[in-house]
Amino acid sequence: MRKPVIFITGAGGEIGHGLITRLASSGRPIVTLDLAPLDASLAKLVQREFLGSILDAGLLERILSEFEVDLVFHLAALLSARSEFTPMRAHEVNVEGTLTLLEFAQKEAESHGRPVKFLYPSSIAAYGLPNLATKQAAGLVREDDFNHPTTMYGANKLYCEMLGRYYARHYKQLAAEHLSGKVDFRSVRFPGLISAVTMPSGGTSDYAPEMIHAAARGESYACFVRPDTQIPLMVMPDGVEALIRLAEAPQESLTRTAYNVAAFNPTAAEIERVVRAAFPTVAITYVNDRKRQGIVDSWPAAVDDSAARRDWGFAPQYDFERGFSEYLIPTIRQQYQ
Ligand code: AKB
Repeated sequence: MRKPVIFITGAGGEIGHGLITRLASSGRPIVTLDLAPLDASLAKLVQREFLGSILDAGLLERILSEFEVDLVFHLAALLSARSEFTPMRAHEVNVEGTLTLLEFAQKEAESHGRPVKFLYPSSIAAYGLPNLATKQAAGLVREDDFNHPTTMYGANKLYCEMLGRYYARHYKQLAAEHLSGKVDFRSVRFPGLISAVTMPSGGTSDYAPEMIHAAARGESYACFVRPDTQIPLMVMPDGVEALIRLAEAPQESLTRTAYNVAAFNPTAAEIERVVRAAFPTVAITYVNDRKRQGIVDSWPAAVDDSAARRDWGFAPQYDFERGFSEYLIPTIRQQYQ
């Protein structure tokens, strides 16, 4: 008998850390896949840890034969900055990897006769606003507006949202048997996520977490975007909770396959102000990187998450003030003490 499990790819990354810890408390068995071994603290929380690539079809076959996967969190991805240096590799990992996983989920569902929920973290990088004036005038950006990403990563995310929707609603629509709907695809368009326990790498929204972590380590920080730069941000516990809440939502209440979620939208200068208040001796300067600035300027300043609130009760616990005073500052302070 195969055992029903939750399957997490890219499990050792930033979201994986929070997600495994949170899911482990539910008692449901977790199977993970990552290129690198999990930290010891996480490894002990999972039932089985596979080392390898999401592109390895043979390895996925093995997992399929051993476990009955009914919930997938597909977290493995190359982030926006890294993807600009290796666009072909980004396409392989972000698009071909996701397609391979969607096909894996389809096979799983066909084999055990129940839909497989497929949770996919998309990103504000799926948006592309043409210039700063448009960004400033845009207000709360809705899911179907400004879908013209300028980065490889953003294009990958938007296309994978479409692939997921295809599997969920139109898969092999001309075949005699009805095959769509077996992959129950659900996606969250995340803002820049900030974790107190892990450092991001390879993203363009990294200036926010980098500034906080550098200050807590007693290091100076040269911020690569202008002080007035504004994008949506969210602390990791709310990001993890969003994924879990969306996974638990009844299918009938969902009206979309990809949802915006929002928490707070500070400028870089506002982040600097709260970081300085907590770490008064920190030296923060601004050394603008025109190219990375261009990417961040193409992302919305704020997004409309009313569909997520209405359909599946999304309700972040942390606003800007609470996110810093109750989560980021105390947790990070303790970590570097
Ligand atoms: C990145 O900067 O690439 C990510 C994102 C906004 O998706 N943090």
